[in-house]
Amino acid sequence: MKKVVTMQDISCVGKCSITAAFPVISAMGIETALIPTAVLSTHTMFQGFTFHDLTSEIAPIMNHWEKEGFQFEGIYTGYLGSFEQIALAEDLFRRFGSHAFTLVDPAMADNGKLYVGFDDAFVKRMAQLCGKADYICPNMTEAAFMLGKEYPADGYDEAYVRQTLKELTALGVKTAILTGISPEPGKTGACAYDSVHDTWHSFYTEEQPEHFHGTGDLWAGTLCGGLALGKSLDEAIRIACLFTAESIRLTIAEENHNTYGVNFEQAIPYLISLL
Ligand code: PXL
Repeated sequence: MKKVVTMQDISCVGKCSITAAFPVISAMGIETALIPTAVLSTHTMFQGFTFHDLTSEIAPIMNHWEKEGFQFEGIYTGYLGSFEQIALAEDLFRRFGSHAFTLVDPAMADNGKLYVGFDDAFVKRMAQLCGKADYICPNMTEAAFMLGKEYPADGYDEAYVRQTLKELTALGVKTAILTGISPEPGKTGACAYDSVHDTWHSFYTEEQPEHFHGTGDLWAGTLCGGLALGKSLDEAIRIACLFTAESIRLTIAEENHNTYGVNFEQAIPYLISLL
């Protein structure tokens, strides 16, 4: 059985981070080990969320795993809350990454804005972590912040996407993937540049009329699962885009639907049909 480890927070309500990645990767038939970085009552888009830091648990968890000789096909980091947690993610790569692909989702911003609690210094440090990964999957906001570029609020085309991907791989990462992008009106999807093989990979679905939190985490978890199953990059991107789009479609179809996360749960049979 394939095994991956994911390091991110537990937002108890919010359908993001571990509560999205864990069920999805497990449903893909992959054993999913967890390094929880913090417990929050909700994700940080809610007012008044509680926060309990778990940083001090992380090194002891890794020490125990090393004694047990655990190995993984993939290591996937999502939302990280501090410089110390980024250093621990690097440690995770060093200690468990020799036979594993590494995927960093630099979850820290969207729609031209950083999430609550992050600043430019954190963005720079996250860009260093990205430089050490095999794959990264920022959205356009995260990419712009990491590259010190203006967020293209008025839109962008395929040439801009390709230029940005090349600049991202200059951070040191082998394959950069931009997610949630719309270089053409009416389409949303992802585009990747594999700098080792000098190849481009993209997939788009119809753009949906609403946007939701947590879709980036869902997308990244699905990509991680696809890669762990040995799918090609093209196939892993296609599955992640289709599953995310279907989860959004199901959410919108529900009357009085959530806005804080998407209905990925009822799209899981569809995800399995794509494998
Ligand atoms: O979905 C990204 C994410 C993950 N974890 C926490 C968040 C967010 C986005 O706001 O607040 C705690």
